[in-house]
Amino acid sequence: MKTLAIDRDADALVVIDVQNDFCPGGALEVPNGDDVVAPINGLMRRFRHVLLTQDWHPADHVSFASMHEGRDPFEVIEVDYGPQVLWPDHCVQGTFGAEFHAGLKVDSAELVIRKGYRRNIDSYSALFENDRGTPTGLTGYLRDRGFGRLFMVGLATDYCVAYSALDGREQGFEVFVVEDACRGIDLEGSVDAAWRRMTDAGVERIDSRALAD
Ligand code: VGL
Ligand code: ZN
Repeated sequence: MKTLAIDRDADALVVIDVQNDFCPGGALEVPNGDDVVAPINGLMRRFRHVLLTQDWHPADHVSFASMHEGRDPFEVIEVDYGPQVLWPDHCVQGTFGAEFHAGLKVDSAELVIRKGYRRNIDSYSALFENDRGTPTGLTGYLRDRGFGRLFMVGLATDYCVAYSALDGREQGFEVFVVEDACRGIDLEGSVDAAWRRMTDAGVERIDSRALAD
């Protein structure tokens, strides 16, 4: 396996949405979602710069099926900015489901960026909300801090990880997605489709065993 040396100054580990609601027993559980905790903890010890994202919705968020009469979770509707998947209520601000998994060693993180807190816009990507025009501010933070390479891990591969990775490429960063530290929701082949889109965009698909200190 080709190895890749971690640059402790210029690399950032971006840990996406490792929250109770995306783990087994949670409202929007990702199959085996909690399997990411151990490998991510290992990576967080090896990277100097660790950033976390936290899905953080108001209780009446537009992405919740419960807000749309007669609609069920995982249906797709049209909203102001285009198609939107409807989800079970999840990651509601201040609830247990929105907290990071208790096993995740978050203390070394330099930044927690919350997203999806606007009632009328969902946000999968850590950089731009789903209207594609509203920035979260992370791009500016990454540029100001001088990070050139982003290593993305977490949940879910096919939604928040993929959208973040694609936006990272579009904003000119080198982006690596560490496959063994991600798990997907997989609606109708969405994990395969996400990997295709990511690799086409120049996102590097790697295994944590390929990372050298
Ligand atoms: C996510 C669906 C809705 C994710 C967040 O973290 O991938 N997916 N909200
Ligand atoms: Zn969400």
